[in-house]
Amino acid sequence: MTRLPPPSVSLHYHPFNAEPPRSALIASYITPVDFFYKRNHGPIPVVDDIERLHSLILVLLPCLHFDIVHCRNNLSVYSTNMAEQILCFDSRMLPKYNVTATLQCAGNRRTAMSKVKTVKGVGWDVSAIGNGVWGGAKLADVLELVGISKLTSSTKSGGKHVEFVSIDKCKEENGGPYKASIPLSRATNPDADVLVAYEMNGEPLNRDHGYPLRVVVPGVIGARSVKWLDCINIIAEESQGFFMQKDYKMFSPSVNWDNIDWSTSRPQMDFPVQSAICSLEDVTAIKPGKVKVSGYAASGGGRGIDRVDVSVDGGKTWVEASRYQKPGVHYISDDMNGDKWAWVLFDVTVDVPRSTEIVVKAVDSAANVQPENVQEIWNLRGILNTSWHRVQVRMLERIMPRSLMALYTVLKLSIKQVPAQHLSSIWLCRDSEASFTGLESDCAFKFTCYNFTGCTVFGGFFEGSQIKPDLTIYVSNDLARLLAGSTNERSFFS
Ligand SMILES: Nc1nc2c(c(=O)[nH]1)N[C@H]1C(S)=C(S)[C@@H](COP(=O)(O)O)O[C@H]1N2
Ligand SMILES: [Mo]
Repeated sequence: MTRLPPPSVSLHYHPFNAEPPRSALIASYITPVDFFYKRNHGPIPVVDDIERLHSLILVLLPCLHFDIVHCRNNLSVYSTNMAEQILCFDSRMLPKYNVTATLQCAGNRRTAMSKVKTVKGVGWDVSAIGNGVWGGAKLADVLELVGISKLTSSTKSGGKHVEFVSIDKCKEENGGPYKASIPLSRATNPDADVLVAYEMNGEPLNRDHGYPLRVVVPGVIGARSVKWLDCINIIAEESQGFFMQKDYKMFSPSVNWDNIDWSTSRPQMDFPVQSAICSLEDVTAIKPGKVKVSGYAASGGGRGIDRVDVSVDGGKTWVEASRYQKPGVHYISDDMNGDKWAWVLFDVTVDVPRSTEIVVKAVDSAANVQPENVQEIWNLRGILNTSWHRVQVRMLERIMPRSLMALYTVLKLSIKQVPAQHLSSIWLCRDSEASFTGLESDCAFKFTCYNFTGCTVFGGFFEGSQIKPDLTIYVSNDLARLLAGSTNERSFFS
């Protein structure tokens, strides 16, 4: 008898990469830190030399007019021995901003892209995304401290990009630190809300998310929001780091590892319009009737979500889902009170009479829409899979009383606690991929067994009035063995 593990953050590879289960992801508008995806290219650094790391040094290229001494003087406010004070430096020295922004890894939904043709990279489901409240100073204010005024796209000496350098050690950088850059025009634009953040959801950043300081670039792929920030450089060209030049770039489906020329594509910044269903797994067994379809939609560049369409016939006809950021408050994309950098949650209740494909697509405020198929946006690194998100639902079948008794004859061998009279009905799904999700709420006993009469038996006992709702037993391998040895297969399926 195997008890399934409770929903938890799933680990991928070393270095530490994790994403929450779909249902946990959309349980709240603000993603709790524990359920926020973690994406790391090297080991998470242990920041013991707190003073060094907090001494955020802006290294201005010698070609610029600011000299290092001038720079250090201006920034001496960052250096202090006390961690507490350092974490508050912005609130004392620079205004503190709280920006609600969705961070999305460019590799979100990569696993689905890999199914078309293998791609390189961490295999993410749909949860390499999260919505946080980031607290910190605006990068535009920090840069102003060293004499770079707001809304500057080029300094006199030719600085056009702002590079963020971390302290972690990445094998892609030959053991050097992770780094990335954004255009100076974005960095110095106060409305772009780029933060040097020290807080996440009202708490100091934790180690996983970049303690003590990280950059947050709203509306842009997560790769540019550098964690464990060590220094900032003003440079003439984009950062030459691996993750800017040899990764996180979009290519056509025809580009492969033999003909790729990295220089032909620019480092990806804004992410395109995206949405995903999170209330259903890839294949979910459900009873015929109403199904709540919910999930998230988000677009890059500060574009809002104008519509979320859901189809229960694989994309032939569509219904519009309701959208919200604050629970119960209808979302309007250009609303001044809305969070312009944040995702929108959606839900709609649909009638599902038969096994089918449920699809979602979102439309952003520039009328951009997600591509229908993954094939046409396939790229060798497997980034930005924003194709319509599709899930399968498999109808459960109610089995006949005679079969029920036959099944019970076998089942009671392993589940002695269930008196026969409580088994008023049994539902089955003959699909080896189907998940339990649709059964969780009203199913007192459930089981899966594989390789039984060539198909998977997947079902649950419902409506046993005297069965306590929290009494849940999962049966898999043991029962499979019992059933496989049974001679009652025919009557079971009759
Ligand atoms: N220093 C550093 N910063 C980094 C990374 C990294 O590996 N090292 N990963 C980037 C990528 S690809 C993403 S998607 C986000 C993930 O942020 P999170 O782990 O806080 O969710 O951090 C970015 N910043
Ligand atoms: Mo990422």
